Amino acid sequence: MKIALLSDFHLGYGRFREDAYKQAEEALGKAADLADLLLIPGDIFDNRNPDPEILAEAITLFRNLSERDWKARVTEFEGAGRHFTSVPVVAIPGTHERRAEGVEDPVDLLGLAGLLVDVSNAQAIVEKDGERVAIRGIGGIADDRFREVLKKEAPRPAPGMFSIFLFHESVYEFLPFSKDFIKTEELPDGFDLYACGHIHSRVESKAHGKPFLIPGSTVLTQLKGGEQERKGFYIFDTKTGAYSFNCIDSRRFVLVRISAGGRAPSEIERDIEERIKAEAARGDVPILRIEIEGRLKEGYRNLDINTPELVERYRKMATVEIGKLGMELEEGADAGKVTKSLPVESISIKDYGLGIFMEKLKESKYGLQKNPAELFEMLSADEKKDSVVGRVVDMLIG
Ligand SMILES: [Mn+2]
Repeated sequence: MKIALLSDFHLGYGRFREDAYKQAEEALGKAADLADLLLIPGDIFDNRNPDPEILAEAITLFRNLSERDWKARVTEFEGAGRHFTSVPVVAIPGTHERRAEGVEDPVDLLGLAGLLVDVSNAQAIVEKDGERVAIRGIGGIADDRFREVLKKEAPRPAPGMFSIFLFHESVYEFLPFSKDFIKTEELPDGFDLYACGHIHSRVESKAHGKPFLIPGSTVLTQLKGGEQERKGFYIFDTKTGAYSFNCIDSRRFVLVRISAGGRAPSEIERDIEERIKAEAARGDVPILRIEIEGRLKEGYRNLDINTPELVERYRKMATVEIGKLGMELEEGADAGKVTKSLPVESISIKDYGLGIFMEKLKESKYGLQKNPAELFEMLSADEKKDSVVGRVVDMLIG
């Protein structure tokens, strides 16, 4: 069987909403042309409460897939929830869709609508010409809870068939920032393929001697050096164990570094303009992040570089973001300090917030029964703050 692995579409991502939709559409379409089965390990949506317009985008994409003539079919399902389609599009919710336990998330909605099969804490079996493939999934949860859930769920490969473990977490080998992050050796043993979402640049590695793949996001989200590679998806062949990365026509992203070199702001502005013009010459409206480093000529401040004006002037030729981080900061030195202390290459702001929350709880010697990560989920629910706080207080002392 040919399996496509594609992830982190982030539909509704504010800054590049159109890119998110177009690139997900292209990835899904190409993947469906090449594969018998599509696997999506989370973050289909950028937000756990997407607007109806964003839900409509997702429904459109997945309905188009449902109408294709699939040779493979989901024939069995076991575990949490139910399945409402036999179309071989199998997914889990990611951390961006995560909501408090027992509450529907937007991927659940797509599952209920029969547009995909949600294998969060469940296993689906897909069959084609007598070949059977099992997909065991665990939806994205707070990193510090993943070991506990692995223990409780004890995911095991299905006997006698090619088995895939599908999940959405930070993995320590590729994000060595926290001891909470799972190591590949801690993943359940015995699967033939490990497929993960969450990390937005692609990873090809091994877990328990078997292929471990992360396809990365289909849309640019972080404007970091590592995201300059082309976006796309994997195709994995269960017969040969071979896999290949297939690029999509994602918007080009270029990180440009300019040294201030003791010059006046007007000279740096000229430099920036030249770089924008050079990159925009291909006419593909690239995304440029320009980082200015070093020190300005004496007597000038960072603010003297008129970046908003430059961004606006070239808006139609390129999407430009100009950062002055890394310069000797005269103004906003504290902001610089905070940003530099962020261990973020691929951690979401939410996960970073959760980290701070956990630190504070540790300091105050939190000793209650309720899991702190679950508490954080409840407190960060998109509802009126007094009803959220009321519910949390009820839960803690009620
Ligand atoms: Mn993501």
